Amino acid sequence: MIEHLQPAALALAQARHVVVITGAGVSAESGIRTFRDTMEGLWKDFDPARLATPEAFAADPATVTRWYDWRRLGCLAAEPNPGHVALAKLEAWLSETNRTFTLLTQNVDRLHHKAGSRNVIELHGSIIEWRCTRTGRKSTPPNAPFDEFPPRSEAGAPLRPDVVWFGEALPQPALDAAEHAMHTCDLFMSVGTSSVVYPAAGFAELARYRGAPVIEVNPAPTSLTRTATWSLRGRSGQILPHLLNAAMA
Ligand code: BV8
Repeated sequence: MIEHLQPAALALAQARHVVVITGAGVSAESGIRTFRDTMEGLWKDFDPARLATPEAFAADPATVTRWYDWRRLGCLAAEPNPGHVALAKLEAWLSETNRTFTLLTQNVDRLHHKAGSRNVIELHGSIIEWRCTRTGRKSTPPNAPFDEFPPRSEAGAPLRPDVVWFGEALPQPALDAAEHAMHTCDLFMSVGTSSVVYPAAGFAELARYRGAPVIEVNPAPTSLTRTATWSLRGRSGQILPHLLNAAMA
């Protein structure tokens, strides 16, 4: 029995403009390590927060791009889990009933797209696309390991993943779209995120400020738990299908 499932499902059934933010936890059941899981194997001695920075790339582009290539291939091989699928079904159900759904994701793995979600705002970019550090031109590398590190663009300059590193600004179009969705949001859901990275973590606070109920889905308490309207404790792959079924019942 999932505590608070019924009131959360009722709020979801009555909402007209739902905004969901996801973090690395929603992809954990697809086998993709979360940001704050301890790293294993090849990368066990590296700290993601240090590698995911422009400074690390400038200092050691080979190591940084080797790490991102390893993660990119893992994301390409991963499959959406029931949590991703439930969010895609929620979007379809809301649009069939003339309501809106906006999915903000901090994830760079494109698993929401693979699961069929359509209105996805990638706040932190995508690891599947890379861009030339000289021209800014984006490309989607083939599903095979790069043969040199750093990989080079057609212009001969190093390629970097099209993600947002710590200390870098989020893409303005993504921020604008997220802020637009928040204006009408009457139900906010935070799934699989430790809610420590800003400005992404600020959207839940904005929802609360606007008086929208906030549902959290996470196996562990986070900094959001204290202020969330309902905190559904558990894995998103297990909770989201139940929440959706209860809301649609
Ligand atoms: C910005 C892409 C300003 C790359 C990521 C000092 C210097 C510089 C900046 C700062 C600073 N102090 C603070 C900042 C701001 C900084 C920040 O917030 N830092 C934090 C650490 C304090 N933010 C930034 O730098 C942002 N930019 O501020 O720019 C600016 C403005 C104008 C002009 C110039 C600059 C940029 C932040 C984006 C960084 N990029 N990712 C990559 O992927 O490699 S962030 C990275 O963390 C991932 O995107 C990840 O998604 C994100 C957040 O982490 P979570 O998703 O929450 O993942 P985490 O592992 O933490 O938690 C997983 C959760 O899942 C847990 O709660 C767990 O319980 C749960 N879980 C586990 N299993 C499951 C589950 N939940 C459900 N089901 C399960 N089965």
